Amino acid sequence: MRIINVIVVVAVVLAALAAFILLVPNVPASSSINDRINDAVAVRIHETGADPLVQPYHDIVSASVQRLNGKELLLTLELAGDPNFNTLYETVYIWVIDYPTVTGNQRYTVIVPHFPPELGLSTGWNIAIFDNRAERYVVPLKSIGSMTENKIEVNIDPDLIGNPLFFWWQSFVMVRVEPQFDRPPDFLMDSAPDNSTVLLWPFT
Ligand SMILES: [Ca+2]
Repeated sequence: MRIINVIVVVAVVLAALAAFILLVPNVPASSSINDRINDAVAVRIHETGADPLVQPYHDIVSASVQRLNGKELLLTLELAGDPNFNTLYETVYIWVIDYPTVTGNQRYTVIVPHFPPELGLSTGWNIAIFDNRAERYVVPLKSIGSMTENKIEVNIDPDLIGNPLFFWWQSFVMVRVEPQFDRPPDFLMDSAPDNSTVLLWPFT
């Protein structure tokens, strides 16, 4: 009799845990961080032939990540200038997303590059999502619509990043001067937060 009771309790606990894991990734959640204005500087990562001039659209004013529901994750950067005025070099807006799993840390990078007409490539706004652990793109580079004034805003399906219960994120603005696409961009311009991460968690 006692063994049956234990089995029933274990079954109830497992069912509750399964419901928690299935339902919580659908609960709306919001996280944001403000960043100092006029703190963007071109920090060199690779040796290049030129330095980009710091522009208002390199400067993050605030960053946010919101889970609207189980199918929409909204990533936003408010900037000090209009990113549609980007000229000369590729400007890249990035969110790095981290969360633990039973088999180790999972990391995804959401990459939103803008190619100005001067580059003569596929100009305009694009998105790609990279699975850093598997070292492969879950979303290869594809074209997206224009950004609204002073804002980067992309909406992704959380299933693309494994639909975690919670995660930590950090956002970056980078510039690529050399057309070398098998490595990160050449300059870091701004980040938010600068030296830490923000937690997206549905119960705050
Ligand atoms: Ca800033």
